[in-house]
Amino acid sequence: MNKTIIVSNRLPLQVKLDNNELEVVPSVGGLATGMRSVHKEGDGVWIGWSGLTEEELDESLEKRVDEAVAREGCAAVNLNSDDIDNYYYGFSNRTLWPLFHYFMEFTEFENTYWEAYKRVNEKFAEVVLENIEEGDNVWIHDYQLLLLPKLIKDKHPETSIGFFLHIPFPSYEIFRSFPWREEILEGMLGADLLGFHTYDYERHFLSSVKRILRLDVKFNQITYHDRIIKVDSFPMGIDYAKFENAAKKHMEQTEKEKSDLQKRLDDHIEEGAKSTLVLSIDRLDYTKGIPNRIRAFEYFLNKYPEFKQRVRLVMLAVPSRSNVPQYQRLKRETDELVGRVNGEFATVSWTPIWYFYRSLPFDNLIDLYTSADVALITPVRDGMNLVAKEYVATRTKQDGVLILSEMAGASKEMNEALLINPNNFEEIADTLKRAIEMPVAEQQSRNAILQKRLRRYSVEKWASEFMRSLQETKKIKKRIVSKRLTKKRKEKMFKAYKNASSRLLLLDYDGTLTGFKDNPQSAFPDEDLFTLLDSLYDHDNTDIIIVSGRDKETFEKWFGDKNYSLITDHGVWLKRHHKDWEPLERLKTEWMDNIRPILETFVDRTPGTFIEEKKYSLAWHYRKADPELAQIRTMELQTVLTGLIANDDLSVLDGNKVMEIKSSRVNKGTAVSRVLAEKHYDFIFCIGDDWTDEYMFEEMPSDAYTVKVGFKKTKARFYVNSNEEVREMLSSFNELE
Ligand code: GDG
Repeated sequence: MNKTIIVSNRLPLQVKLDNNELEVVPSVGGLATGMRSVHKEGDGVWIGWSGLTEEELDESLEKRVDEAVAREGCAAVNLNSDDIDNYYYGFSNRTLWPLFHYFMEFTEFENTYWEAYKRVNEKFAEVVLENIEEGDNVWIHDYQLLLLPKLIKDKHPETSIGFFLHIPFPSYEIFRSFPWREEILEGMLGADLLGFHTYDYERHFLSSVKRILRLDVKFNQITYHDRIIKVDSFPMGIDYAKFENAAKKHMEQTEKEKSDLQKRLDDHIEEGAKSTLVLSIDRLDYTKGIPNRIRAFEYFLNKYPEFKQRVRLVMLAVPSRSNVPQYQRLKRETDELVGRVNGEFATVSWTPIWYFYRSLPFDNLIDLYTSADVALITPVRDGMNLVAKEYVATRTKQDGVLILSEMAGASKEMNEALLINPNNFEEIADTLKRAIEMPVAEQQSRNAILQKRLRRYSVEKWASEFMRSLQETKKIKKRIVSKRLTKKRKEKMFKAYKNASSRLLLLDYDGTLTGFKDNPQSAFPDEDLFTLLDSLYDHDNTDIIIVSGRDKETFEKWFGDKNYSLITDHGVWLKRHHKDWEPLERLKTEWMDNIRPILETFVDRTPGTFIEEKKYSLAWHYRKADPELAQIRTMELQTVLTGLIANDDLSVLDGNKVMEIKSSRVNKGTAVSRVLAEKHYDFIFCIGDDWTDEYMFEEMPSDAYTVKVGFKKTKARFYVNSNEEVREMLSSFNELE
């Protein structure tokens, strides 16, 4: 049975070394739970760092760690302290983390970090490659491993690779500032399925892919070389049953079974029927909006003094990344703010903020969740935020109010919570008052809806939906009809070429014989192309026709003195060798005076676009325009033109980043079919890259070698990846005689 290889920075294990004694305890975190069934199926393996550096392990210990983690279905990636400093604390937590959470001022672009990040991603790749077998799936997690999908795909193109990002993907305006933006995107695009928590992160990612890599994106699919990559949102859930059951059990505990923490919390509750516990739990991270929250609480106490003595904020801040300077500063700031507020408001019987800076055992977490009347979760940015979901899951009586920042991914699914902007103290203060005073019936109706959704879309469901979607991507691959012109197929074609007694090569120009330039005027043929075409023409019994949408004046200038034939203006003009240009169609051009002003208004409103005026057609080029604006404008232009073109027998061709308006009677297909009718060929090679070339493919006999450049839906029998590959292929034809 095929297995799934799960990869994350840390293994889901606590590996402890005490006096040379090794202790390995499986973690109980949300991700580990979600992945449990994926991990178990078909002997899956989980790859990650054990938490011990190479410096802490000698050879025999390393072997023992490997064996111990192997017993848990895991494989360890060995990292040294330099890796941890530069890849983990460096690039991951001083570069990617702040940038992806919109903290540009904290982002450090350090080459040493980047080099370590690449090196460590390769270390992970090595371990994955050691464990991979044919038919396996790979699921990679999070921002520490953005380069890994490509490293695996390059070695194992047939493996299905999924990637999930647990933090936000920032807007293009932020991401564009990143020095290694192309490498990061290309790294991620090694995956077949890319998952994000929310649709916003998904569209930010797609926007960067479109603008930075200039790739074609249709809905949520990216065409990249010969692959289709799917991008989707999968909002991560929690282990609902675990929190619900723990809360139920908690409610039944006797006085004796209660923890010290619970007893203290009970004391507060007994202080008066009107007393309220407000809870916040987060890692001490600048993204979590902890100082904001304290200030907003201070503002609340000043604005609504009637709540003094009655409301207490219980704040659990879990130590995190404490050797990164920003975290040390945040710790100091938090300590000071808590001190200030407590100093300002405390009375002999009341301290407004109870502040815990530590990690608590799970049972204490449940004490807090079940005792809190209000949860105040105010991150300034947060990929998802599971604490918000866990709080709701523990409310067995469906009471309690969740106040949640709209900057947390969770807010997208938790509309029944009270959503706030974490920078708006006025709103937070008013919302806190509203939460404290909310009738229980309203609390229950809100939580009922939230619980229903959280129970259904649990972390297990999240994992299985992701895996199902990854399996689906295999079907997308099969849906593409044309076949790759592989080495073997090329050899067969070369043999047919060699054996033929009369050959025809029909070659499109832009995007096929040459790459695209920003301006079509500068895409003139290079010397190598001339040499190649000239010597191909010298082959016996070989006709070459360049078939283009370009105008005859340009082609006359470029190829006028050549022997091969030319078809221009999408099939209006034909020039046979040593002959004059002959028109294949007699066309009117009066319509242009009506259409041109319309196109000009589109140029004015769409920076980066321009009109190319040809003898028989008008082309609006948008290659350099913002891809999203261009998409809107092309639809708009289609609509505007529809009413106008019908009378004049015109049609609109949607080419490769160009829309061209021309007579419906003319196309490359009609033109080449005339040539085919005049002479019999026993080898036909017809190649092109865009929509207009499809007309040629349609007219070709079934045994012709019709080839599309690029991986798109086509009527051609085969496809190749790029115009560089076209050149190589023509050179191979050339060497056959
Ligand atoms: C990242 C993204 C995204 C907290 N304190 C204690 C404790 N916890 C547990 C909570 C919760 C988890 O830690 C925290 O998860 P969050 O989602 O709130 O936040 P991050 O750690 O920043 O996680 C985040 C997440 O990845 C998943 O994709 O939601 O946006 O930043 O489960 O219960 N657990 C125990 N003691 C504590 O003191 N035992």
